[in-house]
Amino acid sequence: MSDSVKWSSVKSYKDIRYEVSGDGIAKITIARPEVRNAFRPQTLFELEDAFRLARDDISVGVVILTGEGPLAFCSGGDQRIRGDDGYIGSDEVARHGVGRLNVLDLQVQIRRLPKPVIAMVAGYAIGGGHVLHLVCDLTIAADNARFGQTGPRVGSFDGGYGAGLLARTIGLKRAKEIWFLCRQYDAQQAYEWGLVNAVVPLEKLEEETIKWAHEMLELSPIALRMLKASFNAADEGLAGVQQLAGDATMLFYMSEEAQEGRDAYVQKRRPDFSKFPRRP
Ligand code: S0N
Repeated sequence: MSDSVKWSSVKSYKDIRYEVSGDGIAKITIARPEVRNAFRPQTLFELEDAFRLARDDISVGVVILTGEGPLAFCSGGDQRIRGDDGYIGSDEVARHGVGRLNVLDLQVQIRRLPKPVIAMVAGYAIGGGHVLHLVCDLTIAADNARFGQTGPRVGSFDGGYGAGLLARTIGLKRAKEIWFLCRQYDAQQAYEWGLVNAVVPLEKLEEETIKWAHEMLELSPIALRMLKASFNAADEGLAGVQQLAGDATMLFYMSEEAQEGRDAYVQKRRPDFSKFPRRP
């Protein structure tokens, strides 16, 4: 497989682009470069829709999340439309004058998506944008990437994955430093801390990310799916067990043993499980 791609658009949106490579990769791009790819509720609804499309498309094996242009991956919530109780969108909830906190749903969706998600980061990954790269499975950073949280400066915080998963990823002291001081860190520092998987020259960013995607596309999709669920399970409590157990159910459905139970029910006879070993 070649490591350059001709992307085809699948569906048009206002704030994002959703494209596929034709050989197993979906690319989701936050396209609001005028605000360093900050997200508003509209952006998040569209991202949720695109991730659902990527999940349900059986020809897609790896998803890339990125931001438009070289200056930013994402700068978090759009502060210009932040109301007094959350972000104000154009949806039904906002029409009643009530804000929303919906980036958390997107974070969960990325973690539960049963395919590897790679954050492809050029420029700033800041605030809620930093948490978005964090919840992706892998991060490939351009050499101009800059990482940080701004919450205590702008009056917000993410005490869920933004704090807990960050501490799991780079250690508690460093995670507290990032949140308590609101400094920015360059790509090399992020790499040394284990916050990103690789740093490459900006002009090689997409080529390198696609190379990583192609390597994963050569591997077993179910093994990757089970590994992703396994890495996340302990942190997710019963929801993590549910996802792993759901995968076990999917695999069991594929077995003759489970199919005997289904067939017996449909044929109105007693199931005969006698030929299936009671495995040690
Ligand atoms: C990204 C930064 C560092 C880039 O600096 P640079 O390159 O100097 O550019 P600027 O001149 O600052 O920016 C260019 C234009 O873009 C606008 N802009 C940038 N970021 C935003 C933004 N986040 N919102 C709105 N506009 C933005 C600038 O204003 C400028 O516009 P013009 O040219 O018109 O002046 C720098 O821009 C920066 O620091 N940005 C702000 C980063 C930030 O504080 N983000 C918000 C952090 N908070 C969150 O993300 C909330 C997370 C969240 O959603 C959440 C968390 C937990 C629980 C629930 C929720 C939830 O609400 O769902």
